[in-house]
Amino acid sequence: MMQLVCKKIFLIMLNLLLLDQDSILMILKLTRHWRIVSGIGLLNDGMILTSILRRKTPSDCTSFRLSFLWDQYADALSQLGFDYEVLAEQEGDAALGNGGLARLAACQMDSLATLDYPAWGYGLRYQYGLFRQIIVDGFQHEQPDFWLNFGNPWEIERVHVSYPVKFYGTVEEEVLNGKTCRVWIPAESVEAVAYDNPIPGYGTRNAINLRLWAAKPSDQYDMESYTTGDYINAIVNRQKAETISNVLYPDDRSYQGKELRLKQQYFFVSASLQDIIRRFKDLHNNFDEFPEKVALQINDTHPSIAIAEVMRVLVDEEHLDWSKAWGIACKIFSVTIHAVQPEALEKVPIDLLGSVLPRHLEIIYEINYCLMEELKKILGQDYDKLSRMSIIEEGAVKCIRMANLSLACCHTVNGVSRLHLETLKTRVFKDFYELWPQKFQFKTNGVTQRRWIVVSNPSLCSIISKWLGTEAWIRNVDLIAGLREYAEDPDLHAEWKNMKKVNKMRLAEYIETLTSVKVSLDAMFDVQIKRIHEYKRQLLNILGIIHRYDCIKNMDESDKRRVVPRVCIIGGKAAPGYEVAKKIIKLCHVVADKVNIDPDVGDLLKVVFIPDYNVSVAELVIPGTDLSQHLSTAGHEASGTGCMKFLMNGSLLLATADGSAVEIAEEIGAANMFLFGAKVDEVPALREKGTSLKGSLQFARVVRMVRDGHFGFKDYFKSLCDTVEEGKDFYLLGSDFASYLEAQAAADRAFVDQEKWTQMSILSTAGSGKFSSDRTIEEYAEQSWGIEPCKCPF
Ligand code: 7GP
Repeated sequence: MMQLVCKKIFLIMLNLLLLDQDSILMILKLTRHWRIVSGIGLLNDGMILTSILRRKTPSDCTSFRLSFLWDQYADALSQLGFDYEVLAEQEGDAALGNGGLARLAACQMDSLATLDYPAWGYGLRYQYGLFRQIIVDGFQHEQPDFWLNFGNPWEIERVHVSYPVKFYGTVEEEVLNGKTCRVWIPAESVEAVAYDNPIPGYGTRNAINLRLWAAKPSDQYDMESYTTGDYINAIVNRQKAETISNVLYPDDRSYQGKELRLKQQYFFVSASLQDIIRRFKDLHNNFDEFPEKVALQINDTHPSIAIAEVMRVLVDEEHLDWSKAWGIACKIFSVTIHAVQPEALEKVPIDLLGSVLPRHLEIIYEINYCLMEELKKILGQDYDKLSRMSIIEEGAVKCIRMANLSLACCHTVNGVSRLHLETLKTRVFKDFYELWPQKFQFKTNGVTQRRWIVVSNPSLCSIISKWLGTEAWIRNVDLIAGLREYAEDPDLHAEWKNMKKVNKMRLAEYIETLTSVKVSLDAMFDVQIKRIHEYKRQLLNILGIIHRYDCIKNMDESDKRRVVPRVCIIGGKAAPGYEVAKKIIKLCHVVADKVNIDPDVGDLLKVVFIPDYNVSVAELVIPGTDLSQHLSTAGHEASGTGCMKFLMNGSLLLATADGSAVEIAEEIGAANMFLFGAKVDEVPALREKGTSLKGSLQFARVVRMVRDGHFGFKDYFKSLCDTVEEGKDFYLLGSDFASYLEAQAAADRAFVDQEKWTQMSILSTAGSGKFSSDRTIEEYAEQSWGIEPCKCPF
C-alpha cells in the first residue's frame, strides 16, 4: 500500500455506499479537482464490491439518513415508472474477487474512507467476475458473469488517465553518460485505462478511490503491421490486448505457471505504479522523499512483481544507483499474507517470467544475488537453508518464489490473525522469521459493521442504537460492548427474538423460491457458507448431517419429540477444476434429496444447498442464521472473516480453534460458542496416529453409507470417500468427528433454552467490536504505514 499526505482532501457528502445520479455527478465534479499528493494504495488481485443499491427497504430502520435516501430513491423511481425493489433486485454483485481476500479489501476500503485515511485502492476491472454457479441435477456448472452487460453506473471512466504497459522483448546494453545500462526494449504495449469507484466514508465528508484498470489496445506497436499491409493481424492483435483484463481466475489458491495471470499481475502493478509515481513527481523531484509520501501494501504474494517494477523504474528510468533504489523499495513495501497453504504462495517459472518480463527477471536475479550474499555472511555454509530462502527455486521447473521476493524486501510481513502469524513464524516462513523476527506482525482481520449490520440487518441496527441510546457505534464499534449490560433484559430478548424471526422468515422465503424446500421457522437455522475446500471441511458437515439423519431414522416417536429440528444450509462455489470440491457439492444434493422427502424425518431435518453463493446472498443469509459453522482443520484457515459477520449478527458459532475463532472465543468467552476439534499443536501427532476409536465407529458408519450407495452415485463418490480413509485423512475428519458431534449436541441443548440462547446471541454481537475492520485499519495505519487521519477541513 502506499500513503501520501493529502494536501487537499476529497470531499463527498454521502453516507455509506449509497449514491444517486446527482451524487455521482457531484463526485465527478469534485474528483476533477482532486489533487492527491499521496494516499494509500491497496494493490489487490481483485475486489468484491457488493452492489450498492440494496435489496429491501428497511421498514423499521427509520432513524437513518440511509433510509431517508432510500425513500427518496423509491419516490424518484416510481415517478419514472419503476419499482424500487424490482430494480434493486436486478443489480448483481461486482464479483471482482474470489472470496475472503478480496471481500476483506472491500471492508478495508470502507474503513479507510470512514476513518479519513488518505488511501487509494488499485485492482483490475475484470469484464467477467467470478463465475455464476448453477446447479443441474446436483452438479455445479459454471456460467460467465458478464456483470457489465447493462453498464456500471457507479464507476467513472477516466479516458484521459491511461498508461502504456509493456511486455516481452529483449534487454540490451546501452552507454549513458559514460555508464553502461541495461535497457528493456519491449515488444508489446497495452494501454491501461482507469475506472474510478469512489468509496464514500460513513459520517464523514471523506471519500477515497478504488481505481480499477481495464486493458485497451495501444496503437503504438501496431503501426508497422498496418504499413506492411498485415491489416487483419493488426486488428486481431488489438483485440487480444483486451483479454488481459477479461476474466478473473476462479481458483483462489493456485495460478501457477499461467502466462495470462502473470500479465494481469504486471498489468495492474505497472499501471498503478505509473499512476503513483506521476502524482509524486507532480510535486516532488527527489526520490529520497518517496518513502515519506508513499506506502505500498502488497495484498498477498500475487502483486509482488511490484518490487521488481519499482527497482526497474528507479534504476533504469530514474537512474538511481542500485543500493539507493533498494533502500527506497525496502521502506515503501509491506505485505499481508492471506493463506497458509504452500500452493497459494505464488511461483512463476523462470522461462515464463524471462519471456514476458525479461528485464524484471534480471532484476530479480540481482536482488537474489544480494540476498544470498547477505545471508551467507550470517548463515555461513548452511546451503539447505540458503536454498530454502533463495528467491529462485531449483528443480525440474526453475521458479521465482514471489513470497521470498516479498520477504526479502518488505519492512513488515503481516499475518491475518494471531494464530496465523504463529503458523507463518513456525512453519511457512520459519527461516525468514529466525533471521528477521522484527518484520513479522499480525493484524487480525475485521469486517465493516456498516455493511454487515447497518445495511444487511437494519432491524438489528435499530435495536442496537435504541439500547445503546446512540448511533455512534456505527463509527466507533467498541461501544457495542455496552449491550452486555442488557444481555438478560427480557424486553431486549423479545426484540432480539423478533428480529431473528423476521430475518429467518425472509431467508425461508428465499430458500423456498430457490429450491422449493419449505422450512420451519421453529427449526435451528444452521449455516455453512464459504468457498468449498477440503480444509474448510464441508464434508465433515455433510457427514454430520448423515449421522443426524441416521439417528432420527432409528428413533422411536418419543425420542423424536426430543430432537431439535434443524435446517442445514450449505452454500459455496468450487473452483471449476477442483474435482473433490465438486463432489462435495453433489453429495450435499443427494443427501438433501433423500432427507427432505423422508416422511420419517419431516421437519426434524431439512438440508438445503443455496446456489450461487455471493455477497448479496450472504447479506440475506447471515442475519437469518442461528448457528454458523467454521470447521477448518486447525492451522489451515488464516483468519476467516465470515465468522465475524455471523458474530456481529448474533449467530452462535460452532468452530474449531483456528484462525480468528481463537480470538473470538477470548472476546465473547468460550462458553458462548461451541468449540471442538484438535488444536493446532495436536494436528501433527494426530496425522501420524489416526482416528480415535469412538469417533471411528460413528465415522466409519457414515462414510460406509456413502460408499455403499445409500444416497446413490456409489461409483462417483468412491474417490471422495477415499480421501477420508484411515491413513489418508489429511484434514482429520475422522479424528475430529466425535468431538464435532459433541459440539453439535451442545448446540442442540442450548437451543432448547431459548432465553439462554438469546443471551448468548446478544453476547456474541456485544463481543464483536474487536472484529471491525476499523480496528484492523487503525493498526495498519499506526504500525505499518505511519499515517494519520486527514480530516476534511470543511
Ligand atoms: C483468505 C483466507 O483463506 C481467509 O482465512 C482470510 O480470512 C481471508 O483470506 C482474508 O485475509 N484467503 C483467500 O481468500 C485467498 O485467496 C489465497 O488466499 C492467497
